[in-house]
Amino acid sequence: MKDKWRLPLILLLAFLLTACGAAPEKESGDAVVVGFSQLGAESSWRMANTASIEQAAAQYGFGLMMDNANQKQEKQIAAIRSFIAYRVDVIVFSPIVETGWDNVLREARQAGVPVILVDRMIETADDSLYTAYIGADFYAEGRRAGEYLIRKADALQAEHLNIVEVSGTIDSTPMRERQRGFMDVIQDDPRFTVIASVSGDFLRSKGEEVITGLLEQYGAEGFDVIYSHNDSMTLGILDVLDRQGIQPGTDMLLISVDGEKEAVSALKQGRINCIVQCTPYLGGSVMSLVQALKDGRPVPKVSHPVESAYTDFDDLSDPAMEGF
Ligand code: GZL
Repeated sequence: MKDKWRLPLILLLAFLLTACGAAPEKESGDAVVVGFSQLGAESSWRMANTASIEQAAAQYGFGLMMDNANQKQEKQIAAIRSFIAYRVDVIVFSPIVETGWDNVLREARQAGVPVILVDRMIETADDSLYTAYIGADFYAEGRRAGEYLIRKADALQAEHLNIVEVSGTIDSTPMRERQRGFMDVIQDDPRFTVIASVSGDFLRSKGEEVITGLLEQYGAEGFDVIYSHNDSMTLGILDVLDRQGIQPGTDMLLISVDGEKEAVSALKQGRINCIVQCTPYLGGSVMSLVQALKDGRPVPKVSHPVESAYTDFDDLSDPAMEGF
């Protein structure tokens, strides 16, 4: 068997055996093995994030046992239990929602397996249940969206703007914090009224459904701004606006989050007004934390990547502005 396939195949077999409760334990002294529970494959952001984790594990020479939970928290919990049973060196996971993790993370602590949260945070009274968090400052992302809107309203000399929010997965960190940051910036400004906030679950198909419902409820003249928590939903929204003859970016301002290629192209075409960046490239930082843990070095409890925003005030011909 070619060497390069040996470890992945062993890990796959071990994971499958673990999942049915008959797994061997990882031998100490073997290569570092990371158990990674990814929450799903709901967006281009998520796919890019998964690829980043996989590539970084390979670059570090770590074995990676990866499970895709397809948006189901119970599948993430089951995967974490399998990682514990196999005695991986480190568990990495992106919690789909913030609550409901304490029990399984207590089992990981009991087993002596450190846990790194990537991308999303958990709500817990005991932050010793995880060793580190690496992911965006979603509150700052929400604030950037609000700050853009104020700048745009000033430039347009707008007297009043009605806003609809198409939010992400309810109770997820990005949904909660992108909403909180945005509201903290605009809520005291009398020019703005948020008339509706509906979850599109970060899915393109639901983004279409939500904006279709809002247009039916309020009409195309009923609101002036759409604040969408991710580009996948925004692309679905654009499809609906196009079908209804509504000119996005002018008839209706569109503020989005992530920075995937298709959305950046729409920004350059003037169809999206602002994209708040949210980098999916967290793999290198995660595996650097894993290496530090294995070396017995201290790791920061919370790490945020540097992010900014692309807007229609920028030089959109900038080649550095390309998206993922
Ligand atoms: C943000 C991430 C979000 C993205 C969405 O870090 O959790 O989930 O913004 C993805 O595209 O679905």
